[in-house]
Amino acid sequence: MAQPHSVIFPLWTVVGEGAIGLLSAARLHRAGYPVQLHRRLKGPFQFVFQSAGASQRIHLPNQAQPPFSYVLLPVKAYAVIEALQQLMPLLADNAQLVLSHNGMGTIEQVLPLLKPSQGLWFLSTSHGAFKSDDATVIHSGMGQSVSGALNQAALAQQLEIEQAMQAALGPLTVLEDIWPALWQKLAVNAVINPLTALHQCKNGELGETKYASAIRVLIEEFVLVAKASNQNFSLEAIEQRVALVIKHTADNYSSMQQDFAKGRRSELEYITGFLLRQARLHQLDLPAHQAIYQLLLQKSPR
Ligand code: KPL
Repeated sequence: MAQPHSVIFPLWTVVGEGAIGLLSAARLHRAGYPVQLHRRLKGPFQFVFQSAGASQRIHLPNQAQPPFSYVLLPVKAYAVIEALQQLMPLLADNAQLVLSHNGMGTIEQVLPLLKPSQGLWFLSTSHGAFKSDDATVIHSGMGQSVSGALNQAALAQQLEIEQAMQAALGPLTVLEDIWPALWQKLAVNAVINPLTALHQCKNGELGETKYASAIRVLIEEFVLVAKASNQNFSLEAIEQRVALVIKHTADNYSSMQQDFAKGRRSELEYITGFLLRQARLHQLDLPAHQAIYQLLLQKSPR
């Protein structure tokens, strides 16, 4: 007979073993959800979860068992399509899929791959987490998240998704239209990430006056292309948001700074690259984003 709690807490499959994935798996597990990890390497998996000064060892089942009904896919933007192609045969017909990553451009690629009965969500989070080794995840900064449904099938299970994502990466706000939030996050990432990667500095250093004019031009160009894409933001609103993130994350190295420092692939194509592709669609020139894109491309691993 089914456990009564399994009715309330459906089984979630978390794809990969990145920091946000493990953070989510640990918090879902803590909240009472059954959780399985779908990862490249098979075999038992346990990891240490450190949060608010406490440490907990989390044991998860050996291998994720399909069909997967509730899937969190917190992998880098460039890894989404390959992960999804591998997942497709394992998804239930009415599966719900939650994407979460920096940058934009994947939703348009994912939607046509899903069946009309499969729901798609996007979740954008400001939680900070990193892995100090392969099996230790540290919740380094309490954040919050926003999510939104991206197709009709997603709306059918809004409550289930909201409850689970509240547990995984809350406090969570479910937005009727997630797109403005995605563009706002893109603005932050398109300014802070490339500049910190180029100058190999902490986010906080971008508060120095020597970066003010570069930041301003990047934001001006962002506002232009956002407007052409039907997203209207004032220059001041974006400036304030970027300044706030620089201040709040002053001591952090951005994800792109870290990727370049470690010679790893970055999300450049889905951040600056996405902006440039949008600009091209609308016959706009973004010389500042184009210049930083070229400089970083030259420094990217081949
Ligand atoms: O999202 C980030 C990132 O590093 O990718 C910011 C907000 C810039 C924080 O570092």
